[in-house]
Amino acid sequence: RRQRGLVVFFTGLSGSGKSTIARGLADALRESGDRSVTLLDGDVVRRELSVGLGFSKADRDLNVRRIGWVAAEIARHRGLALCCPIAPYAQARSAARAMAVSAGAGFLLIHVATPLEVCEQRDRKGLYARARAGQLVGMTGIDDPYEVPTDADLVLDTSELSIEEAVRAVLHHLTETGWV
Ligand code: GGZ
Repeated sequence: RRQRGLVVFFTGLSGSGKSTIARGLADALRESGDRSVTLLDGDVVRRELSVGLGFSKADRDLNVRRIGWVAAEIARHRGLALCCPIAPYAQARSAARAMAVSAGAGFLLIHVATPLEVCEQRDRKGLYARARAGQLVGMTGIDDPYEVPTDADLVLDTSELSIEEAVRAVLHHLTETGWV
């Protein structure tokens, strides 16, 4: 029997380490496994799939819905889809889970729970500074909500774990649950 597809869905604040962990995981899975791995990277998604969308609740929900739908289609065909949007709203994350389950696939929600202070200190794109200065309105964690998941399968904090350790923790979970 061929294995079912799987969606691994990372959620967390900007700068929490979602994309970096997902990229490391994609590399590791491509090296070790025989399954096709698709990384739906945030930047690429916003440039291609969700071009024209902003950061209102409606636009974020639409962005996350599109990502969830594409990921579910990949998983329907037994692929492994890795997604890493902020996905600040619980309902949109649940919808992504429901689409994966309807496609007969598995769904793993990983909360990258790096504290805001740490994300803000990193501030690689200067967005937090701009938000604090009032030049950017609606920054997640500053003046826009992030609904902390209550249904995460795994919680990782990159202020406590290195990227390598975080990737290893996900791989360990996937092995334990029989996905890889
Ligand atoms: C949050 C924003 C915002 C606002 C631009 N709020 O660190 P980044 O830069 O590369 O990741 C963030 C990215 C968030 O896009 P997502 O598609 O992941 O968000 S959502 O799931 O809510 O649709 C950040 C940048 O876009 N960015 N403005 N106001 N992040």
